[in-house]
Amino acid sequence: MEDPFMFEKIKFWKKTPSVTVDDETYDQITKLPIPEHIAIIMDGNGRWAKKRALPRIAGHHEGMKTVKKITMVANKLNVKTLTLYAFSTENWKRPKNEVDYLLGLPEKFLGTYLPELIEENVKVCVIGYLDDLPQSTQRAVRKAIEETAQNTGLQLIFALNYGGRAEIVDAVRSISRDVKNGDLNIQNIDDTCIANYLMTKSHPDPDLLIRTSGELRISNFMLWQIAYTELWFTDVLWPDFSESHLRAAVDAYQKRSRRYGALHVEESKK
Ligand code: V07
Repeated sequence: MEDPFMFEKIKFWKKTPSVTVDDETYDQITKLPIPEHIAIIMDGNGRWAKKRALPRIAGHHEGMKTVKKITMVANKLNVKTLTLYAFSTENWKRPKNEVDYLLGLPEKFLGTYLPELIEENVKVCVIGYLDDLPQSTQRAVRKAIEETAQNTGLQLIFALNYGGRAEIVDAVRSISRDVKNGDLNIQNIDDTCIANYLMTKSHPDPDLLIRTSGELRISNFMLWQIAYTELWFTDVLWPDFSESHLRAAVDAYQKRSRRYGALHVEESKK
């Protein structure tokens, strides 16, 4: 049967104002939020050196310079928190000369760049088992934390001698101890409670996790914290990672959160 009002309806439908804008304009209109917390697994330093027939430590040194560059870019982009996986609890298994060199890097980095970080209002923080590191490393790191404690710009968190499982094991032990002592009721153990027993208790969860150098694994990094994090992988080696790569990752994040957005507001807030 023919609908007598069909043409009226079509006329009405055609008159309905429709605004179509290209992607770029849409981005400008909505001013998409950039990820507040970006975490990075800085992989590929050894491979970078090997490609140039250099010793692995040359790659680590170059990677250290990239840390400085990307910190400044993140600060400029108004990222609130940047977490960098600098040394994992598994890294102790590497050859002694490499471990020694790696653990000298915080001191080297801060000796060169701390004044500039202070200038840029960056706040340095650390997660991980600092007490197991060489005294001179601890001293340099603690001094940087102290001297930047009042800064209000980018929070730069170094994961140093950090492991996600060890962090969870420690949290379970502390929770058990508090339950046993009567300081914690089993009924009160929930997501929020557990998060408060982790090394990241005063930091938000990452919105975006980047891993360089082509490996598609998490490798024991922030296991609890990345439950809702967007993941972005690139083949680029960490010493070659630049502002354009960080922007590409942020772009991908924004496109995904826009697609995801309206339907899952609650979920994407987490
Ligand atoms: C390290 C350079 C980046 C690539 C990954 C491995 C080598 C900066 C630091 C650092 C750590 C703490 C701190 C200030 C700087 C660092 C290690 C390795 C162990 F307070 N880069 N970097 N620490 N690499």
